This record gives sequence, C-alpha cells and structure tokens, in this order.
Amino acid sequence: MTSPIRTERHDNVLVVISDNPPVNALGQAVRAGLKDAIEEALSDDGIEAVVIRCDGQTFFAGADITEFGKPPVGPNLPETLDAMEASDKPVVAAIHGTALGGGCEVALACHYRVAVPSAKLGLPEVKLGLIPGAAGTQRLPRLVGAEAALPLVVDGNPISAKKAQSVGLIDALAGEDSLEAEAIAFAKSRIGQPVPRASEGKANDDGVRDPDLFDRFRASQARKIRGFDAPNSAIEAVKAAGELSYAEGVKKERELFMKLMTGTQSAAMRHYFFAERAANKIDDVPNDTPLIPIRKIGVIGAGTMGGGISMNFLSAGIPVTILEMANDALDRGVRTVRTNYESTAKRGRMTAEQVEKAMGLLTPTLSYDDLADCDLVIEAVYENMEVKKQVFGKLDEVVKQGAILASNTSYLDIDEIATATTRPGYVVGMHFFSPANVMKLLEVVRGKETRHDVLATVMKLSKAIGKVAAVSGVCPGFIGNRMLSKRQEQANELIMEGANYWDVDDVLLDFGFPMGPFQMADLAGIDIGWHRDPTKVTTIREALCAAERFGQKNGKGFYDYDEARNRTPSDEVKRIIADFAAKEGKERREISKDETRERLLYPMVNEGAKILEEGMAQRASDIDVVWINGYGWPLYTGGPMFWADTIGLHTVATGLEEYGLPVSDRLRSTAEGDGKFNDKP
Ligand code: T1G
Repeated sequence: MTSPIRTERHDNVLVVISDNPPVNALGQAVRAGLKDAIEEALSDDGIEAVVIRCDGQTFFAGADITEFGKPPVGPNLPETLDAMEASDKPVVAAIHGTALGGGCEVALACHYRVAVPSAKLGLPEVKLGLIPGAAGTQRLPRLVGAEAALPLVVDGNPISAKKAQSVGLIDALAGEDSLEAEAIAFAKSRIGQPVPRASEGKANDDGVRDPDLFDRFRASQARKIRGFDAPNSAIEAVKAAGELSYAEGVKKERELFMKLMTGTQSAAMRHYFFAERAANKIDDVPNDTPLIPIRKIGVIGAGTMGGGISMNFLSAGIPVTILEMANDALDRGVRTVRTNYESTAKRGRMTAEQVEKAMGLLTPTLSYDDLADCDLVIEAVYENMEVKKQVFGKLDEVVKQGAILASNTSYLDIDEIATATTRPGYVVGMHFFSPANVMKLLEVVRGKETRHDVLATVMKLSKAIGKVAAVSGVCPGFIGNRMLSKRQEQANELIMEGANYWDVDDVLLDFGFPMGPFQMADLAGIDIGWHRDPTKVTTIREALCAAERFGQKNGKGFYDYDEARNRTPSDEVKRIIADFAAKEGKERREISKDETRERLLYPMVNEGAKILEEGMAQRASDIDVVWINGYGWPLYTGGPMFWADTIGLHTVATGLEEYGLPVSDRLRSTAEGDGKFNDKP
C-alpha cells in the first residue's frame, strides 16, 4: 500500500507531504512515513532544510482516534517528533486548515511554523478526555508561556493563526495560495542558523513570576470542568513544564496521559466524538441525496421559541421572515431578538456590525402571504394539535410547492399534523430546545411520508447553524422528552415516599447534570400549563401554584430564592408534600442516594431501550447525543446508553426489577446476551 507521505525536492529543501484524507490523522502509516522522510532528510547532505505540509482540507488534525484503545503500533509520535526536532537542519511546518492535537504537536516539534491566516491551531485532547500525549504540554509553555498555554490545553479550543502569531506559536503568516512557496523561502532563509528548539526553551517564566496563575486559572474554569478529569491533569502537566526538566516533564505528561487513556471518561468522550458525527447520518438516506436549496426561511410565532429559532438562521446569514398575528407581539419578538444579540455583543462575542447584519436579515410580517416564497417554514405556535393543523393548512395554501413545512412541536404527532396538508412528504419535525439560539440539540422528527431530500436538507442545515441533529420517529415526546418523563415520574414518586426534593436534585447534580428536576421546574416555571384555578388542587404542582409559588420568576417555587437567586428548601413546600403523601397513605421512609440515582436513571435507560426496539431512534448513540446536547447529561459518561453499557446492563435490569420497575425486552435480551447497546453492528 502506498504511503500517505511523499517527499518532493525543491533545490536544497525537502518538502514532506501528507495525503491522508479526510483530515490527515496521524495514523500508523503517516507516522511511519514521517519518520522515513525525516531520516531521508537528515541523511542526505544535499538537503539543507525541510518543510512539512499536508494535502487536502487541513494540516494534521491529530492522532487517529480510531486507533485508540487498540494495541499501539510503532513508530510512536513522540519519538518521531524528537528525531525531527533534534535535526540541525531547519524544519518548517506549513500550516493550513486546523493543526489540532498531535498535528499541533508536530508543528511544535518543528523549528519554525508558517501558517495561512485562515488556519487554526489547538490542543483539543481534553475534549476526548485526554491531554496531549506527544510533548505538547511541555513544548507549548516553553514557546508561549503558561498564561497563553493554559487555555489552549485546558479549554481545548483552537486559536486563529493571527492569535497564534501574537503569542509566538507561529513565526509568520503566508498567503492563502502561496503557503508552500513561502514556507520553502522561509526555510531557505534559516539555513546555516542555529535552529530554535521549543523543548530547550525556558517554560512558564510568567508562571514562575506568578505562581498563583495556575490556581487562579483552575478556579476560573471550575464550573465548566466540574466532574471532568482531563482539565485538571492538563493544568498539572503545564505547571510541571515550569518545575521539571523537559525529560521529566515529558515523563509526567506520559503518566497523566496514560491514566486518562485507560479511564472510563476518555472512552466515553471518544464514543461521543463518533456518536455526534454518526447522528448526522440517516441510514436509509443516501449521502448524495439532492438537497433542497434554502435561501429564505419563514418562522411562525415570535415568542421565546420563534425568536430563538430565527436567531440560529440569522446568525448563519440566512434571511428570516417572522410572522405573528398581532403587531405588539411581533414588535416584542423582534425587540427580544435584538436584545439577545446586543447582550452577546456586550460579552464581546459579536460585533455591532454583526448584530446589524443579522437584524437586517429579519423581516417581520403579519401576513402569511409574505411566506409564499420561503424554502422552509418552521412553526413555533401554541402546543395544540388543532392550532398546529390550522397553521399547516394555511401554509399548504400559501407557501410555494417544494418548500419544507416544519413543526417545532416537542411531542405532538407529526403524521397527524401532515394530514392538514396536501404535501405530507414535505412535513417534518424540527424540535429545538429552549433557549433555541443556545441549546445545540435539534431533534429531527421523521414522519411516515417525510421525503429523503427533506431529511437530508434539514440534517445539512442543522450543521450549518451549529446544531447537533438526531433523527427521531413519531412517538409522544420523541427521544428526549419521552425519557425525561420516566425520570420525572420517579422524581415525583421518590418525594412522596420520603426523599427530600433537594436531595433528589443533589443526586443528579452530583452525577454531573447542571441541575435536578425540581430546580429545573423552578427555572422553567411551575405554572406552565396551570389551569389558574387555585381552588382546584390535585397535584403538588397545583398546590404550589395555588400558594403562588411559581418558581424563580417570583422568587419562590420548590425553593425560596434570595436576590442573588440562591435557593433554600421551603418549609411550606415540605408541608405540601407531606400532606399529599399522607392523603395518599404513603409510608414515608429514608431513601438512599444510590436508590434515588438508580430510580431516576435506570428507567430512562429502559425507555431508551424501548425507543431502539420500536425503531424511534436509529442507534443507541443517537440517544446519547440527544441527552448530552439537550439535557446536560454529563459528557464524561458518554450519555445514558453508553453509561448503562459501562456499568453493565445486568446491573440496570436487576436494579429495575428490585424496585419493581419494568424491564423492556430489548434491555433484557441485550443484557442476557452480555451485549452492549453501543456494540458496533
Ligand atoms: N481521527 C480519526 N478520524 C477523525 C479525526 C481523528 N483525529 N478527526 C476527524 N476524523 C473523521 C471524522 O470522524 C469524520 O469521519 C471525518 O474525519 C470528518 O470529520 C497524540 C492523543 C478536524 C475540525 O480531536 O475536530 O491528537 O464521519 O466531520 O467538520 O496528543 O474532525 O466522515 O467517517 O469532524 O470538517 C486530537 C478531531 C486527537 C481533532 C474537521 N484531534 N477532529 O471537522 O469534519 S487526540 C482532534 C475535529 C491527539 C495527541 C492526541 C474535526 C476537524 P466520517 P468531521 P469537519
């Protein structure tokens, strides 16, 4: 098999080129080819300098993640990079696309780095539950200092070539179309000079001058890295660069790397990496399905959802016509969109020009006729089947043939909505999660007759607006809310049986969720869907509403809130719950945190198994993608189905039986076969 690495001589410069689509991952063949090419350059006296570059969309985008978890096959990257750095002939990295992970480490081991302005450089290993494993945590701080190194290694987000140049990570920018030529010229200009080696630099002068730097940085990341192992290891590795020799620092990095590589968190996050990409694929919709061009979008409803949905497209440069029934609602909706953008700009994440550009793409209207030439219309009106069918009936009359008609419904039957039109093939669900301009998840609900081109277009569009899409079949609650209802049922049961509601919340918080069910209820509003009759009290929530405990919005719900929104359990709520339990003759008892966690999460896994059994999700990993992106399931456990695989499906099935809870056939049969939901087919 031909090597993905080839070399070309340009006078006395050897250009080493990788051609390993799609992202020049540093798989075994690439590493072997790199090693051979470097040995060729070092042994040939006619070669006085080396340039390393890649064909295709990007410079090396990291180690080959598909090789992880398998027995390592040499040559290993660190040794190859050490041999290259040891060269006395200048080695220049010519960077385009994204030099990530091991790719950035290749660049760091080169003596110089030249990049095009559109290039990005980063060490995203933490996003895989790892830290750099080829001396990135030791060379980077020696090149740019601790302050610039920490966000790169601990956050894992890439920086632009311009920013990289400003911190000393790259030496020069090249023209977008003249990278190789300029890198060769740069290499020639350094022939005969002593080569600068990042490993020989003094690390972390800033960290030495300001030893609190590391603790301050860790504190600043506390909320974001809660529960994750890798970020703390990354900080430790960068800190070690300023305290140990290079060789000892590399040893320390290797030790931290191996501990993470063999841990459950990295396995879970590597699972998620591929799960997110797999979710965008629809098994029976060919990749080359022709797409419907989307030039203009209509959104019906300018409320919180309609406004948030619109922002996704406006921010991606797609014009939106937003429709309301009354002027004041329309004006309020448009004002809210502008306010949201302006607060983003205040946080420095948008410029004023970008705000105006986005707002300039928004056309408010009171008339359906203005939607006639839309390629896609998304309704975000009141969650009522009759209302939805009226809207779709109207759209069917007004909107041009071939346009996609989507509903943002969170649980209603898409097939029934489609009966209100003469074009069921063009009807699809696009279930956004609130706040729609922030939450990454998009549940794409496929009706019985939804066409392939409609599905392919919506999946492609979801990537364009930065969403993570997963396809659901038509069932109440689709994937996410259907599983959420099982957790909610148990949460309500547990507090009637004696569990404190704040302990129930804490169990999920400790598991890694951003908040528990009762905190979520307070945030969303206890009175959502309340019949407004305080004399009619049949549930705990109705009792809270009757006591005007509407949630955070009026300072009291399940919890009491002070001005700073700190929450404390409420004696009134404790009494309300105790009264309800007494009325229902519930024996109250102490309930352990383990029982609470198992009764909240195992029924969700069981419902996920039923969703798979019914074909409502294409694959178990799609369910993981839904829960990580839509409900804050902790990424470092891989999602509900991967987590169940990790703790063992026997454990889940037995646990459910112990609590007298149902075990689906799919869960039982997979457990009995010692299988896993995420077993590769
Ligand atoms: N290894 C294997 N496959 C990869 C890959 C990788 N590193 N990166 C991408 N792919 C596959 C991906 O699964 C998909 O496959 C296809 O390429 C296109 O990807 C030693 C230990 C580079 C920004 O974490 O961030 O280096 O679905 O859809 O949107 O210290 O891919 O087509 O079959 O994402 O254009 C560190 C991960 C590894 C970078 C391009 N590197 N990749 O985005 O395409 S650990 C990363 C990305 C490491 C060292 C450590 C993105 C991208 P398929 P895509 P894209």
